[in-house]
Amino acid sequence: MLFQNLLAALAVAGAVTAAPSAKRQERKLKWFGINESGAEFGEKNFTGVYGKEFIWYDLNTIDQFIGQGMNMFRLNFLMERLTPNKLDAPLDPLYLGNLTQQIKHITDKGAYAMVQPHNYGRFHGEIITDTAGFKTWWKNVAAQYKDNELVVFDTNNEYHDMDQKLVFDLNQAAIDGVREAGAKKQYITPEGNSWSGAWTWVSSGNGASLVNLKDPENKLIYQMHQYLDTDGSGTHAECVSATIFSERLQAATKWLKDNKKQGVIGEFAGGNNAQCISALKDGLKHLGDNTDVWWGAIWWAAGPWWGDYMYSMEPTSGVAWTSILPQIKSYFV
Ligand SMILES: *[C@@H]1O[C@H](CO)[C@@H](O)[C@H](O)[C@H]1NC(C)=O
Ligand SMILES: *[C@@H]1O[C@H](CO)[C@@H](O)[C@H](O)[C@H]1NC(C)=O
Ligand SMILES: CC(=O)N[C@H]1CO[C@H](CO)[C@@H](O)[C@@H]1O
Repeated sequence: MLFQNLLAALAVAGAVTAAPSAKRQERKLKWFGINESGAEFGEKNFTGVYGKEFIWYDLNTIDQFIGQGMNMFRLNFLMERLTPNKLDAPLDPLYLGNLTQQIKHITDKGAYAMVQPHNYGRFHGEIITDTAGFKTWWKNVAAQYKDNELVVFDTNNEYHDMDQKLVFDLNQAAIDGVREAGAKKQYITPEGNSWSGAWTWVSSGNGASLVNLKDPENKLIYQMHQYLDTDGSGTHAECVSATIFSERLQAATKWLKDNKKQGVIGEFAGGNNAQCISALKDGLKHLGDNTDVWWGAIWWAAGPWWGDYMYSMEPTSGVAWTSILPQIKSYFV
């Protein structure tokens, strides 16, 4: 989903808490996660100034999430800041340094870190058609993390309004680039066209096309997003009904089972109201009832600059941290 207006203030960093190892917790779903968002802000400003146009994530809050049982961090960033002018440019050492620092902090604690270019299949605003360049980009990035099994590669955030064959080709190029880099043990999450919606996974044609992706290591986890408002965009606090989440997952669950594939909900959220909380619980129960195909779900969103955003799970003042997390975490751990 597209975040258009950044009118958020710096939140006060939460207190440091001792974090239990992410591995030791008993899990109902393999992955319980949070989107860390901020390093992709300021997309009109390249390369942009750290702390002014964009921000990385507070390592103390990551520990607080781990303390709540989370074990998956989806790290938003922009391709244009890692490789400023072209897809095969050398990686910017400072932006890469920050990404690597975050990944190391997370994976040293036994949690997964998802490398997630928040680019919608675009580079400098243009749809990426250079599949060879995209493969090189992924080969260069994956090489940095090839020895870390807890890194997960998300090919790109929310392709949309693109030729379906191109979406297939970009996903395949990313998979091929990652494996060519020697990163063979890591999971890769392909995303679909139409903003990678679970509710439209089959009707949009994503299912019929992306079922044919090939990974020699057989470690693809299809990533779908699902919001619960009328247009499924995640821009409203209201949810359509108390059962809308599970209803919107039905066709995707069937597709995963029919095709013997695995999936993860890479973004989901609802407002802080009784109907949304019922819907969230019902949808998470659906995932928990179908752990043969679903790996888990990743909340949208946290990050230091979300302020009073309706879905903010940033500790310790985000509305979803105080009011939603306590009500949904038992579906994960
Ligand atoms: C960032 O981009 C906006 C919109 O293009 C522009 O108005 C602003 O001056 C830019 N800021 C910097 C520091 O370049
Ligand atoms: C993170 O980025 C900032 C701004 O570019 C830089 O000063 C800092 O050294 C980077 N951190 C790491 C660990 O590379
Ligand atoms: C629901 C939501 O806000 N999703 C976001 C995921 O990542 C980036 C943050 O900048 C946004 O573009 C999306 O809107």
